[in-house]
Amino acid sequence: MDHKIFVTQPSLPPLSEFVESLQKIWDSKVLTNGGEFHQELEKALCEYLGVKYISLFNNGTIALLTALQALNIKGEVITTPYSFVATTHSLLWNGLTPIFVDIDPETLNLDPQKIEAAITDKTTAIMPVHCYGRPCDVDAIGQMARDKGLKVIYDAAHAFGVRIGHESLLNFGDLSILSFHATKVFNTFEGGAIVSNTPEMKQRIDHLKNFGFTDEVTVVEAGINGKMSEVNAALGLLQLKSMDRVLEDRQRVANRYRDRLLGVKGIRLPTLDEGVTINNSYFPIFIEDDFYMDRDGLYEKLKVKNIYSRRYFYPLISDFPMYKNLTSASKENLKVASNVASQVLCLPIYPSLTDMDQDKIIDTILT
Ligand code: T4K
Repeated sequence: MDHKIFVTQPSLPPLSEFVESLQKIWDSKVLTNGGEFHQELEKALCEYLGVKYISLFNNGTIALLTALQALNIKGEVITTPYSFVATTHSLLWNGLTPIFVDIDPETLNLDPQKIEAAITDKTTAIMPVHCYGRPCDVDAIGQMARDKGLKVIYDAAHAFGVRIGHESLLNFGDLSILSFHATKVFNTFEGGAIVSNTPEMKQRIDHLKNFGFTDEVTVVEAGINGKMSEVNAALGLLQLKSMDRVLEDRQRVANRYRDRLLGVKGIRLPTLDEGVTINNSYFPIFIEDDFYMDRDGLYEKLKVKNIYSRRYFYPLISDFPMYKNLTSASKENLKVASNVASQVLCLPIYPSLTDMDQDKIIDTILT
């Protein structure tokens, strides 16, 4: 039996380098609570990503929860059903009401034209997702938020390193959230971050992720434990050294898929936005009616060959039991998202994917 090919495989630094970092942690006995590696990684990420302030977290989900707390979000929040469940779960955990709005068929992100119609006097924020790292229409969303007095929290879990022109995508909105999970372009095993724009907001977030402590004896609000440990931060610093190569390798894999799949009858590939530097965090394809088999058939066919593609994001979040009874969760309201969720297949993409394995994937799809 030949080896299994998964949708992704994490990049890792040489183990010997990580052992050196571990030795330092063992020597210092500082394991967490904002130690040296933590501080260094925050600084290095600000520089690498081109953002002002970063607060590291133990994962992206806790970062999402904390971002909503940091901005005092209440009432209704407009969001996308076409994402990983953590996006909407973060709203429910904050006692907020998610209002699902349909996506744009091209970008797969919230359709700005439909956002406006969903705004009520209870709406306080918009939580869009840069799905697969493709930028939302940040200008339209920003303008609408300013006009209506709404906060914007971008779930940028997929968008590490993405830029519009020379500007980091993470600089748009009030806050942006990153995930450094094992399956992400940049990983710290588990991890996440909030990108903020002012020193006051960065400080507030840092208090919130440390139970609300401002000093040894003062607790100013009901915070949580969202801190990243020194082991994760040390790994992050090593990962950052090879980021450029990781992104190049991902681009190579994406180019190969494009070369061989573009124009194939029944397969739609995402278009590329001019002036945007993408990170190829996922490689979604969309199986249309005139393909020789349906999406689930292809998913199973690949599996038989030990190729584990994934249907991110099927089912829609709005189809899960805790959301499906919301008025905004109706199929009628989410026609585009429902259609896309029934067509999507994310193909394996990661730096160490060999040409031979990629050819096997493509040949299985085509024949
Ligand atoms: N917002 C968005 C838009 C997100 O996509 C996510 C997470 C979040 C928020 C929340 O961020 P975190 O709290 O997770 O930091 C995965 C990830 O667990 C999740 O982080 C990610 N999005 C989501 C899209 O995908 P699964 O259940 O599909 O992962 P899993 O375990 O099936 O892994 C996929 C494949 O990756 C495996 O078949 C093999 C490979 N793999 C995986 C892991 C965990 C490895 O080779 N090594 C590993 O350690 O959810």
